[in-house]
Amino acid sequence: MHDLHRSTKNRKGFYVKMKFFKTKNAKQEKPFFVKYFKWILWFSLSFYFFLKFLNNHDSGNINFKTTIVNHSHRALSESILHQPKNNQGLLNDMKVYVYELPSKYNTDWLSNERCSNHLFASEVAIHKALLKSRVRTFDPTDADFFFVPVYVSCNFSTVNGFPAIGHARGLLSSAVELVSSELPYWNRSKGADHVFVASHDYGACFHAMEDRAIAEGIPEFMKNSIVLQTFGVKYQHPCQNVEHIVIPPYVSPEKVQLTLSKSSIDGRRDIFVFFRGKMEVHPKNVSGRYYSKRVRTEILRKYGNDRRFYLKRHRFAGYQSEIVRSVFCLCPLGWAPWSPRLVESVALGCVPVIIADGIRLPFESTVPWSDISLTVRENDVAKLGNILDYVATTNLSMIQQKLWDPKLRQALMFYDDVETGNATWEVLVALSTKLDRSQRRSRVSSE
Ligand SMILES: *[C@@H]1O[C@H](CO)[C@@H](O)[C@H](O)[C@H]1NC(C)=O
Ligand SMILES: *[C@@H]1O[C@H](CO)[C@@H](O)[C@H](O)[C@H]1NC(C)=O
Ligand SMILES: *[C@@H]1O[C@H](CO)[C@@H](O)[C@H](O)[C@H]1NC(C)=O
Ligand SMILES: *[C@@H]1O[C@H](CO)[C@@H](O)[C@H](O)[C@H]1NC(C)=O
Ligand SMILES: *[C@@H]1O[C@H](CO)[C@@H](O)[C@H](O)[C@H]1NC(C)=O
Ligand SMILES: CC(=O)N[C@H]1CO[C@H](CO)[C@@H](O)[C@@H]1O
Repeated sequence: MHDLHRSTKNRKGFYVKMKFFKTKNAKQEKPFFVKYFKWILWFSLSFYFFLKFLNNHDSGNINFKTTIVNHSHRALSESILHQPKNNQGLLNDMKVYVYELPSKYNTDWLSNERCSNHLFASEVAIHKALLKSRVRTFDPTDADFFFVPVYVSCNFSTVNGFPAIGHARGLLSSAVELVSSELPYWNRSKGADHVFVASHDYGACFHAMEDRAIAEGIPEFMKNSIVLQTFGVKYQHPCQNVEHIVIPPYVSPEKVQLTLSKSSIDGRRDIFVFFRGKMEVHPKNVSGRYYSKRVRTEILRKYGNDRRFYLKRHRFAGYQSEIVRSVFCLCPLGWAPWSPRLVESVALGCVPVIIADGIRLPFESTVPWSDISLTVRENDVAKLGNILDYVATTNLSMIQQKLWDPKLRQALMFYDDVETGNATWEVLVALSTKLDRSQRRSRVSSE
């Protein structure tokens, strides 16, 4: 671990020094460079090959190796960045620097395959997409935003299989300590231009239970930063009291594609109302709270024997094949208002019926939620049957028509490549509205 520290430090240090060296000495050295250009070129090439030779024969020399590898990387990235491209104007030429943290903060967790596929996996997907993105810069002095890639949701409990996020604060704070001690950018802005993902129930509060989440609050060190989080409500809430962007939960695009490819072509939907998931008959009082505020229990009580409702309480791996057969898909709150059902319903053409008072949905400027979903108040679940019957006889086909738009599917799902319309792209669009936080820009405009 110490070695990794040191190599990161040296690598970055070299970078920054290079920059300073250039700007300070460029003027007086110019005639010299011009005069001896050939010699310098010859010398650099020889030196390069000499180092290459050293590399092959002395793998212990980490410093030389990293600087060369990373230098060539930078040249490559700049040539990519200078390619003409569409949509660049949209993002206002925004640049994002992705910290290269030791693997214990992120990629080590990927040894568990679930890590990059479960509902909180946007922390992995966004990182992967940024690494390949054209907005990425390898030069931190040129960056508007700094992405801190820490995977906190991949420590699965051996007891219940759910992600244990108890270690999240510690892991994040140690990452912040690392980047703030080794590079000047965190201190420069006190973290204001730094970006984190907090993709679980109560986002930046890092707890699944609302009262505990509120009690523990947003970690002090994150309060100035930008948090990409699945949690969002339309009212004041301590867990979104931070600059943030509401993102969709992760749903694997490959899995959705597979489901769609297997579904019948005529698209007949023989299930009227679908829900599968945790529904307690006698919900437990967990520190003063009931799961789903008892909404799911109420749905089961009222509609458990109703033939229009297909309600299942047990997990079933093939549940997407049921969504694709359904007209309405219930998306009631769980511990938190949001759920992956929102994305799955849209992706598979089942009209989402959102039952989570005050929920704020992702990418509202791109996804016309009110045209493609229904919202039912938590107190009105007993009227669900009547409401859905009424919609079915009035405006259902119009809703379905608007819902069945591949653009929406793409906007809500994370793909490895960032392209117009993908969820990571939507994140970048939202981030580009916060460029007033960019130190690079304020520096340029004040000069
Ligand atoms: C140098 O940077 C590249 C690009 O970020 C990275 O993939 C690579 O691991 C770095 N090289 C070393 C030796 O750390
Ligand atoms: C994983 O989570 C458990 C329970 O919260 C915790 O005790 C453990 O330290 C975590 N593991 C790591 C490597 O952080
Ligand atoms: C940033 O500030 C912290 C706390 O004041 C300090 O310990 C650290 O050395 C600073 N980092 C740099 C790169 O100067
Ligand atoms: C639930 O538990 C809390 C304490 O944990 C208690 O104050 C509250 O009265 C309980 N609610 C019900 C309906 O039993
Ligand atoms: C469909 O009808 C319902 C019930 O009247 C209404 O609440 C909803 O806004 C309508 N949706 C659309 C997309 O027209
Ligand atoms: C709308 C759009 O461009 N979507 C793209 C999202 O990314 C995937 C993977 O690169 C592409 O296949 C989609 O075309």
